[in-house]
Amino acid sequence: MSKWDHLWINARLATMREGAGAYGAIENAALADKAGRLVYAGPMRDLPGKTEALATRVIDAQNQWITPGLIDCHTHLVFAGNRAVEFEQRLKGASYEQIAKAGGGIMSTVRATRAVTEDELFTQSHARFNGLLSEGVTTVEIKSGYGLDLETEKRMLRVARRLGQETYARVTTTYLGLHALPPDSAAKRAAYVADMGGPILRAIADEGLADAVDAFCEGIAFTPDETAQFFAAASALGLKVKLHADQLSDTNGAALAARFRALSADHLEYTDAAGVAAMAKAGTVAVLLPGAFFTLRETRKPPVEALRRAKVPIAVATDCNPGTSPTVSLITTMNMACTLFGLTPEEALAGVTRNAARALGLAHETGSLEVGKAADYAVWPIGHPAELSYWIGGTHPSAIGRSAALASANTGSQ
Ligand code: DI6
Ligand code: FE
Repeated sequence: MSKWDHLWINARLATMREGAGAYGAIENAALADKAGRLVYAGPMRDLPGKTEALATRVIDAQNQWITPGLIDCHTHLVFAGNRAVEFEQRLKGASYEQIAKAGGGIMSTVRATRAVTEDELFTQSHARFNGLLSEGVTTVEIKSGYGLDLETEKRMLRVARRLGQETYARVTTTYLGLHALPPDSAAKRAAYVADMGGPILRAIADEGLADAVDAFCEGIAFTPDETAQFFAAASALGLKVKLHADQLSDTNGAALAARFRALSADHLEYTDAAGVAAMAKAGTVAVLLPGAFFTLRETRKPPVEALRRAKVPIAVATDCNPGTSPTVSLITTMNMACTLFGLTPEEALAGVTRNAARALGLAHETGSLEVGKAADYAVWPIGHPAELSYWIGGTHPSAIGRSAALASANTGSQ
């Protein structure tokens, strides 16, 4: 048998395996990878031989905790500029909706994003991306939606793909075709929706630029009927759907997402019991975005207890975007999910690992420490996994599995 690449010994594992007890924890444990896959995740005493004989590199974890690599399953990380001035306006009393209606909001980021070159867009986005990675994130979902035209939407998605190619992280891309109605299309609403869900969707699908589609179904954005039309077109092309649902009002968004067997319905502050039941039936993941709730100083919380009772998997994500959630800290977001929404630290960690993987259709590949899955893991200098949610940011891993796998692939060592 050829040797494993890395073998961590004297570790504590938070495997986050479903049904394996609190955190799926294993004390006195070892973890090993080979060729970018996990080949061992279990007790030290069950290792099939002497450690030096088993692996090229044996690393003493000195009792640190190893978790699955974190997954940020909802971001709008690719954009240009920022909206600090609107932040000031909001602090003086203007609402998010008022700013949007006055031509600011999403449209101001659309103008900034259209104005920069692809390289400049990459550079600005890369800086934010590194912020996520520094906290042990190994998978990031990135949406388009600040282009609102074919060229800029494609440019955003190419930049997102490039972030995945030029770093060790895995990136999944989502075409957010229905995000905002450009002012010059206001009179031609139906034509705009048909365009974004017609030729533009097909061009993006043809080039393989999107893994899924998304829409902003909301009073200030698109109606349930428009969203359904867009989803029907995407589903016909074999693309998975996700939905910004019931964030600021109840539009029955969760039920609409479930009707299209969406991977996830996200936000959900106003989702009612019927919406929760529909999600449970369809296997749709609930993605909670406390950063947006915090930034908008919302008071209506998502129905966490109902989601729990219905056994809807709950994920947590940054929603990194310049308007409503200007953060690149998933660790801070875990704290917010506990403090603002009442998740337990274990639920928050499941929300950025196992359930986030499901929200991206990647449960077979990542999200828990299990043999056969990708070697996505983070090693943390902490005494208990609850610490990941307890600190308000500032917690960084001492090592990251995916980067180690890439490093050994690059140097050609085995
Ligand atoms: N949901 C969000 O949280 C963002 N868009 C959306 O559909 C907000 C985007 C922005 O304000 O720039
Ligand atoms: Fe969002």
